[in-house]
Amino acid sequence: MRPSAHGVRIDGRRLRARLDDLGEVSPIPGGGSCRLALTDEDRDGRDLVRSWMVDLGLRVEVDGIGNMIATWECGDGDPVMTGSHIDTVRTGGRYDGNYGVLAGLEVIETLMTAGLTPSRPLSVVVFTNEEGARFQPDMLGSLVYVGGMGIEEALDTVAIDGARLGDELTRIGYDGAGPVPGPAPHAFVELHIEQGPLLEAEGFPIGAVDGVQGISWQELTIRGQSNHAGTTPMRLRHDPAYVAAAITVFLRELATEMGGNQVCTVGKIDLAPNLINVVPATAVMTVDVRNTDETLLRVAEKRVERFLAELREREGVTIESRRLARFEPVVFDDRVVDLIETIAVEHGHAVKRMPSGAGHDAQMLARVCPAAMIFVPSHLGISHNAAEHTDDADLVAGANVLLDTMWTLAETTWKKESA
Ligand code: HGY
Ligand code: MN
Ligand code: MN
Repeated sequence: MRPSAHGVRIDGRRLRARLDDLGEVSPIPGGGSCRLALTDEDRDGRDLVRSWMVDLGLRVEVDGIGNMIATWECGDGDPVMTGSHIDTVRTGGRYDGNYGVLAGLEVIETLMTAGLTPSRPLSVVVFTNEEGARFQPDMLGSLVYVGGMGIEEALDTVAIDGARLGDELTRIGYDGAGPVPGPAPHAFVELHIEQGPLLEAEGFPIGAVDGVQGISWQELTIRGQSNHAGTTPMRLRHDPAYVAAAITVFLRELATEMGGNQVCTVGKIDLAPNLINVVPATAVMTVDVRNTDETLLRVAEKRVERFLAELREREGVTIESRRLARFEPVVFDDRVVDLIETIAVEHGHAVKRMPSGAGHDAQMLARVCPAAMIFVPSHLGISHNAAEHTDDADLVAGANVLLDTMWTLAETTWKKESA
């Protein structure tokens, strides 16, 4: 018989209030927030969440990469960990990342208030720079936490605005003394909005996430011949803006041709000197290519490489590539995914087993412990956009599934997997 948390349920009003309070830290029109990693705005968000952690009597530790780990030191053994991020993209919504952190705090406060003490410690983590919008790669804090990136390399990472990550961490006062890599938890479960259209479109309030697709990020620097827009014949041009546009069109056509889960995105193009009557000298652009299948992801990367070689030849430009992130697809632990499914059904919810299109900290924690994720619907699948929305009923349902999942994981001992 699965150990139960005696049917306790979270306080939806308290969760909503905290989401709204955090959403008001560096708000943008439309109900979103802009808190790029390690900016003053991120610091303000961290300070607010840390105050809630302290108010709950949790032991709050900041580690060497700025991850904020709040632990309810009850029970014994390795903690059951949840968490996510509160850094945002420039046009962040109210729920991406914030929801997973605040639902984790809500679970702890609910259990404390009900006088229920789990058999293991529970931890809620705010991971540094999950978005990867200012510093790359994304999921950088959780990657360092699990030993996937050395701390020195991480601290020396340079932002798109030129700042050094370690300097920014010190500047905002979150260069902590906690150990990196950090101790592996007993299990990790992350609650997150889907950020895609499937759950809402198919009528599922809960997603049991069984994996995360592979991610390939690169920055291309295209150099051509800057020239006069009026006097330079087309046949003599070496035009980085045209090459950047050709790459963008190629990527759309590649994704369409490959179909399935293949997605390709050009999110950023900077031209220089960026003037109406000057054929640009350079174009610096980003390429984001993802697939749930590693073999197909490599096929897509190879196709891009071949096209770049063709363009160099044809357009007489140089194109340099800088790797920003490369993570293979991740498969979560079936035991945790199955548990999420079971609990969702016990709560009376239809539940869809599905992969995640977005990257998440859980994909890094999966390297060191059994991990999985819980999704709730995103209205119209909108995310990385101030219009991001999830109904309160879905937010509450997800947090209650998180509560029972964490409670049960705290009562679970993993049978040593056969070698
Ligand atoms: O890019 C992503 O998938 C995540 O939002 N960092
Ligand atoms: Mn997120
Ligand atoms: Mn995001």
